[in-house]
Parts: sequence; C-alpha cells; structure tokens
Amino acid sequence: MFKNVIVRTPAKSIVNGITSAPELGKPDYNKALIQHESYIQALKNCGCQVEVLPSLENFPDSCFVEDVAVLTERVAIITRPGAETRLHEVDHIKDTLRKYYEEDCIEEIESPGTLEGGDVMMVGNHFYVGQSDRTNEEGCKQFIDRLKKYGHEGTVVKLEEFLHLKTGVNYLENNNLLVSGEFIDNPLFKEFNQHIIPDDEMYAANCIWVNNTVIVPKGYPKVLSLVKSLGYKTIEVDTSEFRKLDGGLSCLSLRFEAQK
Ligand code: CIR
Repeated sequence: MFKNVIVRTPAKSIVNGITSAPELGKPDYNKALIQHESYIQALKNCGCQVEVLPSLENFPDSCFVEDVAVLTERVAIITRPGAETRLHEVDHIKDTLRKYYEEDCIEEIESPGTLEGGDVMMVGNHFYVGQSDRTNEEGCKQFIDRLKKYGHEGTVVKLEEFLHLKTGVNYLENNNLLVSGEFIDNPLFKEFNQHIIPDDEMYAANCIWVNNTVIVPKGYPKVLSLVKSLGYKTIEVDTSEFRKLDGGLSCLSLRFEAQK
C-alpha cells in the first residue's frame, strides 16, 4: 500500500520542457495546472496523503518528480537524471526526503552513473531497471548495488525505443502486467500475466496502481475496459498536457510508504 505521495506543481516554464513529439504542440500551462489538481485529487481518493512541492521555474520538466528518486519501504535512492537540463532537479528533493526517511537510509546515484525513476518498475521486493538513453549501464549497476544493501533485488531491462521503462510496461500488482511495443514477448516478463496494450493506445500503457485502484489516462477506452475487466476499480485522469512532453501518470508522482 502507498500511504504517501509527493508531487511538484508544474512551472510556467513547462512550455519549454523536453519533448520527442513537438507536433503535439506546447503544453497549455493553465490546463496543465487543472489536470495536475485532478491528479492530486485522484491520489487522495485512493487514500494517499499528498505533499505538493512548489514549482521550480528553472526546471521546465520538474513536475515529473518520479524521475528524481526511487522510494522503497527500506531506502530512498536519489537519482542522477541523464537529461542535462534535469540533473539539478535532485538538489530540490533531498530535504523533503529527509522528512520521510532516516538519514542512513538515503542513498544517491553518483557520476558517471545516470538513472531516472521512470526507468524503475517495482514488483514487490524486485526492481526492474531500464537501461535507456537516460539511465546508463553504470547507473543500473549502482542502483542494483544500493538495492542489494537493503535486501532488494534488481534486473536490468535493455531499452531500444521507449523513453523510459515505464513508458511501455507497468505492474498492476496481482501478477498483472500491462505491456506494449518493444516489451511484448520479452522473456524477462514471461512469468507475469501479460496484458497487451494495442498500438493505437500505447500511451496508456502508463497506468498506475494505487491501493487497489488503477488510475488510467483519460481518452483510452480500450485500456480502460481492459483494466476494468481485470477487476480493478478505476479513475480516469486527463493528462493531455503532460503527454505533449512524453510524460505519463507515473512520472507525476513519487508513491511510497514513509519510514518515519
Ligand atoms: C523528460 O523528457 O524528461 C520529460 N519531458 C518527461 C519525463 C517523463 N518521466 C517519466 O516517464 N518518468
């Protein structure tokens, strides 16, 4: 269960965020704020206590707070983003994490390692980590070493196309995995009940399980009915403005259970 959630309010500079899809246009700041509010409300409806951090104008992508830390029940690992403009976002999360974790349970990824939280998928005690354009081999190695220190395990998944691991594969608990694109038929996932996301709704592979409810991006009817058919309660949240920057539901929060 996740009791705690951290989010960060989008900055006005969100219009200058990184995107691989400029053809979708720039995000509308006011609309992004409204969608962010609904996202917070959805998480509260799932029983989470939500801490809302202030916007950071110098960091256009900083509302994608998932990328700056990986939080487990035993350890907080501060990442080292591979996107240069995002590297120093981590400086703005450390103090917040100290409120939730003991100092000796806070770890960091160090240079030359890079790692972004979007590349990490938690399955109980096991963490899959995507080796991607943002998360390098050294970052994966450091991450798995840190995990082991706390009794967790890790597996590296090599990415060919997706931005992050969770852009294309997401765990919904109960052994259910949503898989899309390059992750379909990956032998690393063969033990899961795999549910294939159709190509025309690929963006919605990024759903999040929050305390037995699954939050699904609004506007993807096939994925919504798939998730419902698995027996989950669902909440739809519109993320159209974040999608313009390759951001999905998971990127917008850190979901965890605080240690203190
Ligand atoms: C970026 O390119 O870094 C942002 N525009 C999107 C980050 C999405 N984060 C995530 O999937 N965890």
